[in-house]
Amino acid sequence: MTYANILIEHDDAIAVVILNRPKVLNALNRATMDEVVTALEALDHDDAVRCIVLTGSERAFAAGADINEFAAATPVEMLAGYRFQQWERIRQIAKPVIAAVRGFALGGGCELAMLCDMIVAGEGARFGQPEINLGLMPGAGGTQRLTRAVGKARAMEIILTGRQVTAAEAYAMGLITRVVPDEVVVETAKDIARQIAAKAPVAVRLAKDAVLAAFDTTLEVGLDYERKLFYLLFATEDRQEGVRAFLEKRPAAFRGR
Ligand code: CO8
Repeated sequence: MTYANILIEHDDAIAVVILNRPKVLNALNRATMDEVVTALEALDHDDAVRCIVLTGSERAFAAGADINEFAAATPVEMLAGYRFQQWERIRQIAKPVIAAVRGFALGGGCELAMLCDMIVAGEGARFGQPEINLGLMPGAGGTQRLTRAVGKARAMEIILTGRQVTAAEAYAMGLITRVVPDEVVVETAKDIARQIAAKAPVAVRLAKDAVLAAFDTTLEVGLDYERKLFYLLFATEDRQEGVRAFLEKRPAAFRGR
């Protein structure tokens, strides 16, 4: 499959998906989102890939939805376009996805980063939900995921003023995983991805699933769900290998079974 708006690189068990419309700061037009979803689903089904990094260019992870596509849009077209189903499909990706953010992550760009499982950001990164400046509001999860990540008081300010938040602020708020110099953002994300790729894939998948479930359920139901996934892992060969390797004082060789 060849893509017009994204690039894909492979590095052992890590795949890096690169948003590649730098002239428009990686604005997320429909074609780009189609490609991102198609690529992520293909990588999710590729046994050779164990962790995915999603990144942009130096100036921007993504400066939001492509505003040109909004100029003549009607509510019915937005509804009929099934655009938000693309975002739901990204949520269903089972393998860990790490956003590596340099420059702007605004509007849909911030929402795309928040849809990933972790965010590694450069010191110059800027996060924000500026839709309010367009007479709009976040539409791809911003009001929900930002609020869950940073709490009501800070989410309200960011969403209602549209102001940009620095990487240091975003880190202090708990929105992002790590802040590093801009030059090493992708390498740092890949380094985390490599650590994850060395773990038992089924355990990684179920652990991701359980953490995400924490946002959708009560503590009691979440704990019950966690426990069942925990029991399930006792059925895997990798659990036997992991425990045996520990007892034999050697590194485990996980096979995803
Ligand atoms: N859409 C289309 N083009 C864009 C976008 C965008 N979101 N952002 C930047 N560009 C283009 C600019 O028009 C410009 O193009 P040109 O060179 O042809 O004039 C080029 O990228 C470079 O941008 P600037 O010259 O503006 O660069 P600056 O460094 O001066 O400013 C900013 C950078 C601050 C990022 C500025 O470009 C900006 O404010 N961009 C818009 C940010 C924004 O409002 N984003 C929110 C969009 S709405 C949204 O995301 C809703 C998501 C809902 C889900 C979507 C599902 C359908």
